[in-house]
Amino acid sequence: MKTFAKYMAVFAATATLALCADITGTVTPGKAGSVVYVNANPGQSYPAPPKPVIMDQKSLLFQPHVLAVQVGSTVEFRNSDKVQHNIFWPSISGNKKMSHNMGTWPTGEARPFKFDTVGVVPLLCNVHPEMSGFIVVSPTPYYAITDESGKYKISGVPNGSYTVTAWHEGKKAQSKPVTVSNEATADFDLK
Ligand SMILES: [Cu+2]
Repeated sequence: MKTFAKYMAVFAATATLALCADITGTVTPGKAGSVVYVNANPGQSYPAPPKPVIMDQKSLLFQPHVLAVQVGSTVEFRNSDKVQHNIFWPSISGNKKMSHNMGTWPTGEARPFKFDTVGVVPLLCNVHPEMSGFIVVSPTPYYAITDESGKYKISGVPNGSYTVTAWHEGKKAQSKPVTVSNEATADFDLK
């Protein structure tokens, strides 16, 4: 009996790993830089965030303009220009209590910040008011950024029912229920 239970536990774990699929779709207006992410379900645990992710400042631009990371990730902010840059965010998802100033630093230096809150982080530089960028902090490792035609693919999502959210700069974010079972499609039309 004990052995059978053990066998079943291993079987269940293996089956869970195997049963996953991609979520694909289009975010309208079809542009690059929309972020689509799967929201966390209660009681589900997710693999730890990967190594630090880089947000560079180069040619007086945040590069990439939009970065998506899993919550708990450390972002390494770099300065690859010959001028000084600053980085600050006035809020996270509109919450001004989450504002933060990373300071101002010269070329070649990098400063890390760990994002422990899910939300949208609007990046600004107080040396160059025209600079702007975004970090979208996803609650799960299942997220993607759209290509130039607005298409996205989130790979390897375990079968189940989720809420999926799409975000684009200057648009109202949209969420909808998505059931993943072998495959799933979710299109969004953001206003
Ligand atoms: Cu700057």
